[in-house]
Amino acid sequence: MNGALSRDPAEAQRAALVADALAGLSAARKTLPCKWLYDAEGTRLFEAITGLPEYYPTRTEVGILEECGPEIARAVGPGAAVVEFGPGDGAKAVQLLRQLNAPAVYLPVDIAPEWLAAAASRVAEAFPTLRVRPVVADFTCPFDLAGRAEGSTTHLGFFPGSTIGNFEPAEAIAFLRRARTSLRAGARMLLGADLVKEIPVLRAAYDDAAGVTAAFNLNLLTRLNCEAGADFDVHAFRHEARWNAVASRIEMHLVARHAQSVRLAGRVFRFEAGESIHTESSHKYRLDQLRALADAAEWRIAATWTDSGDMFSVSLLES
Ligand code: AVI
Repeated sequence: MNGALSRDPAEAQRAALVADALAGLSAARKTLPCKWLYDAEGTRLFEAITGLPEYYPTRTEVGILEECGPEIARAVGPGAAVVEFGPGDGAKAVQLLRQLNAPAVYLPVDIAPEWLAAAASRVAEAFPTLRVRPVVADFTCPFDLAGRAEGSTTHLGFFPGSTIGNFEPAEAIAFLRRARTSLRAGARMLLGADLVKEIPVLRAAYDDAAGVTAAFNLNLLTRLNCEAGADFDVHAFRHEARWNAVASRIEMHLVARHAQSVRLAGRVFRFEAGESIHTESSHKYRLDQLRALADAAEWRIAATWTDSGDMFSVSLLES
């Protein structure tokens, strides 16, 4: 039997984590993909981040969806099949669906069935008569919606939260292109994106006073110890949020407090004092840069809504 095919999903996931850790820690500038921040504890900590006073993106986006809801609903029209890419706990979908005019069906897409179930049940509870059809798929790859959205007039992709900012710009373009392929021809997409702003506001959002973002970042080392057999001394690292002006992004780093060696999967990785592991990038865009991103992916921005402080944007893309 093919070894890869016979592996259970948890084992395949662990193997992928080890492979990414070995590659990332061997790089000249140590790095780890941000997707590994989200184990159960990381997901819990991220939910806590979204409620912090310093973390403006979530409440600002929710405010835009509420305030501009009627205009968004008019632009989208009735009978939409709402396809959410990575629905989280379904809270943003509830916000949007409350505003839309008679949505036909809600299709949350995620690779993790347990998260999908949580989002689907939250939406089903809020809208008992709405059809809810979870789609188990990696939303960063093309997926098939055939037969799932009958009765709808249009497909509306929904990608809130500025998760687009966690992709490198080239990856963001590739994601938007693939999303266009997965949604039906003539589809639209509602995209939440965080905007460039004063650096102290950004720094505080990613390094809060209560230390929740620090715990979220450091949890990655705990995860590597538990799931990849590493021996990180978590207290020997500290969280740092850095503004990279050239790339227009906030970077999260885990910085070694002193020189040390760490073992992982039979390899030894040396850290100098002050050396860091880059664990996440969160790109911040100007509206003209977002337009260029959409253009490059063959979408057109039909409308953009922002808050009064121009902190965050929600754009309607047309294919
Ligand atoms: C999920 N993503 C949009 C968050 C962000 O703002 O980049 C993740 C996050 N990292 C630190 N705080 C929040």
